[in-house]
Amino acid sequence: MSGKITLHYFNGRGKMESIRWLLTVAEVEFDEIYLTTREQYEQLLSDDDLLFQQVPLVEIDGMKLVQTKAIFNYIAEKYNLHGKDPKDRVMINMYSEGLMDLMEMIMILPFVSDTKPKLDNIQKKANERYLPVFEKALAGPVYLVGGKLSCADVLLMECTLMLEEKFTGILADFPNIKSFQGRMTRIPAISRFLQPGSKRKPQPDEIYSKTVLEVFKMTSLPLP
Ligand code: GSN
Repeated sequence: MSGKITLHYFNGRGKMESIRWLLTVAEVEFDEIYLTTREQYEQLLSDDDLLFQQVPLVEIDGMKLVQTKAIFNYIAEKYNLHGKDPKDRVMINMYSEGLMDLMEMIMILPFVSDTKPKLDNIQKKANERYLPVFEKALAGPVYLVGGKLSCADVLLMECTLMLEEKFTGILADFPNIKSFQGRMTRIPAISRFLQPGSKRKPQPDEIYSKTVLEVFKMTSLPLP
C-alpha cells in the first residue's frame, strides 16, 4: 500500500530515531518492523530490499528507501520542512549535518568499550564547537532558518535532549537554546512524542547493542 509508511530498524534509537522525530513533527502515522534476528536481516537481503545491505530501510510512497540522510531529506521536503528556496535549504542542511555529526558520536557509545574519553570529547565539542553556533543562530529568531519550522529545528531538539541525558545542565550557558527547547516542547506533536508510551525510543541498553551485533554477526562495530 503506497499510503502506509513502514520503518525497518532495531527497537532502539540509532540512525532511525531522527526519522521517527521528523515523521512525528510532520504528524504522519508510521508502522515499525523491528529487526531482532539475523534471519530477518537475511530475508531483507534476499528480497533485495537493502540497496547497500544496510538499514535503516523506510517503505514510503511505493519506494524502499535506504541511506538515513536521503530518507530524512525526502521526508523533510515532502512535508514542507526543508525551507522555501535553495538558500534556506543549504543552511538547513549545514545545521543538520553538524547536528548529525554530533549525534553520531553519541550513537556509537553503546559499542565503545572505554566511553570516558569519548564522553569527554563529546562534551568539549558540544560546548565549544556546536552549541555556540545554535545559541547565536537563535539570538532573536524563533526557528533556525527562514522564520519557519524546519527539519534542522527538529534535529536540534533531538540532539539537545540527547546531550542533556548525558551531561546534566549542559544548556545552562545557552539560554537561547533552552528557550527554543521550551517552544518546541509546546508543539503538540512533540509534546505527545515526549510522553511515555510514544514511539520515541529510550536510551540504548544492553539488549539493543547485543541485538545489533547479533543481527550483523559482529563482535564489535567497525567504528571510526
Ligand atoms: O546513514 C546510513 O543509512 C548509511 N550511510 C549507513 C547505515 C549503516 O551503517 N547501517 C548499519 C546499521 S545502523 N548502525 O549503525 C548497518 O546496516 N550495518 C550493516 C553493514 O553490513 O554495514
